[in-house]
Formats: sequence, structure tokens, C-alpha cells
Amino acid sequence: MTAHINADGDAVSSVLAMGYVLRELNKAHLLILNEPANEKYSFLQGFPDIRTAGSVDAKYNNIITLDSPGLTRIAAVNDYLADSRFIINIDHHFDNTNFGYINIVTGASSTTEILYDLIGELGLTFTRELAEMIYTGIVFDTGVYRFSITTERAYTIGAQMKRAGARIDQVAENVFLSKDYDTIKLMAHSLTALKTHLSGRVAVISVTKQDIRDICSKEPDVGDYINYLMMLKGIKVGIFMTEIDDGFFRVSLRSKHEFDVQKIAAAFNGGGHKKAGGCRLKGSVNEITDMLINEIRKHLPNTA
Ligand SMILES: [Mn+2]
Repeated sequence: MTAHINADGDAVSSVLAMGYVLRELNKAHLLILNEPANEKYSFLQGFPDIRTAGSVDAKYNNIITLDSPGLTRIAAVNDYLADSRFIINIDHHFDNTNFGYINIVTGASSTTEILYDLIGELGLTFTRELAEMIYTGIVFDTGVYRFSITTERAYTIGAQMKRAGARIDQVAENVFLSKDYDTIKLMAHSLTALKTHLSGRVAVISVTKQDIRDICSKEPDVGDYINYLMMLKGIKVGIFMTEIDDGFFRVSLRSKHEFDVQKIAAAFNGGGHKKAGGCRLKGSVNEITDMLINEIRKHLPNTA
């Protein structure tokens, strides 16, 4: 089982939930991600079982990909797929390329919402542990039932997971409300340097390797800085870039209202969906900002 690069709350939860299911069915299996999963998900059962690409020395025939719209999104995990691969592709991204032998791709608000149905069909019991995995995927991808992608079923399933014993306060605390000192300090630094473009409709924040060296004693968790940026009144597009290698940035794009950031990400060989996307770009913060603004300008009419 694997999920997309930089696994988020839905990706980690769906890998763990699928692992739980295979354990219940007495099927040998391996959970593997491109890089170590974020420690904030360590409250979920089975978290220590997740392996990282590079720590495995075998090829696998039977693969379940979760929350991954395409095979490029599993990155280095591709190295462990045997030529005679049989892939089951379980996902909810609308741009999923149906690359599997079996494709279970729906318009659910999270991948764990799809797993809820599979688990029901298998007749397995939702224990507290399993319920917390399903619930975590849902609340992560719906922003705790705030995003417009939230389905009615997401509420229904959430209620059932609560009934099954999911500690909803623990999930919120671990996933959204626990940040270490370095992460808060770096976020403050990043937000202080906020810049707006195109009449305040586009806003940019960044984190460079130098910022991290100056402020942090260990690796910060920058995953939701962009959520604070998106609170800016009048914003249509939010850009957050993190330097992951010298002069090489991971760019996260978010939109409000009807703007489609997937088009912007695609122009730079990235991916995502209408409201959230990403790509990787080379250059300085200013150079990358210029490139992105020039592209966004084409899609945002009547701009100074
Ligand atoms: Mn997802």
C-alpha cells in the first residue's frame, strides 16, 4: 500500500486503514511512503509500521495506491513496483488517470470515505482505532467540514465514526492544533513578509532554507501556513513556497471563489485540483513569484 508524496492526513489515514483491513483479513502487506510520515499522525494505530522508500529491498506485484491521482505522485515508491504489477487504484481526485487494473475512483470528499464503503462491504467492525483513521481522512480533506467539497455522506460517516468511538477532540488536537515552538516562530516570520499582487487578489509567503537555519533547531512543519494566508480578505489565489533544495522550491497554490489553480500548477508541470494544487520550481523567491504572477494574470481578468 502506498499514497502520494508528502502524504497528508487523508493519505496517511487511508494507508493505515487499508493496512488495518489487510491485517484483519490475514493478508501479508507492507505500508510504504516516499518519505517519513508526519509525526502528528502517530496517534493513529499502526503508524510505526509505515516504511519509507529506500528502506525496502524488494519488488511488489500487488499494489494498492491510495489518494494518488497518478503514478508519478508516488515518486520513489515506483522503484518497488514489479514489471508484472497489478494495481488497485483507490482515490477521489477528479484528475485521476485510472492507471490501475482496478480503479475505485469516486467523487468522495476523501479517500477514507471510499474505504468506509469497502470496509462495510467486507463486513468488518469499525473499532475506535479504525474509526479514527476514517474520521481523520475526512476532517483533513474537508478542513473539518468547511470546504465546499464536503459531501453529505462525510457528515453521516463522521457521525458513525464518532459513535464507533473515534476521539474527535484528539483527532483535531493532533492534526490541527499542536505546533512546536519553531513551527510557530517560523510561521510568524513568514507571514510578516507577506506580499500581495494584482490588486490584493494574490498573496505570497515563503520559507527559505536560510529562514529555517536562522529560526529553527529542528525541521518545522510548514504544512498549514497557507491556511493562515487564505484568511486575507479579498484573496483569490494564495501561494506558499518552501525551499526544499538550494534554489529549488515546492510551491503550494490555493484558491478562493471560482479561480482554478490546477491550471496554474499544470502550466509548471504540477498537479492538484481546482482549489488546491502544487508544483516545483527553480529560482529565487522573487523569480518564482514573477513566473507565477505572469501565469495567474492570464486567468484573472481586468488586472492592473
Ligand atoms: Mn485526499
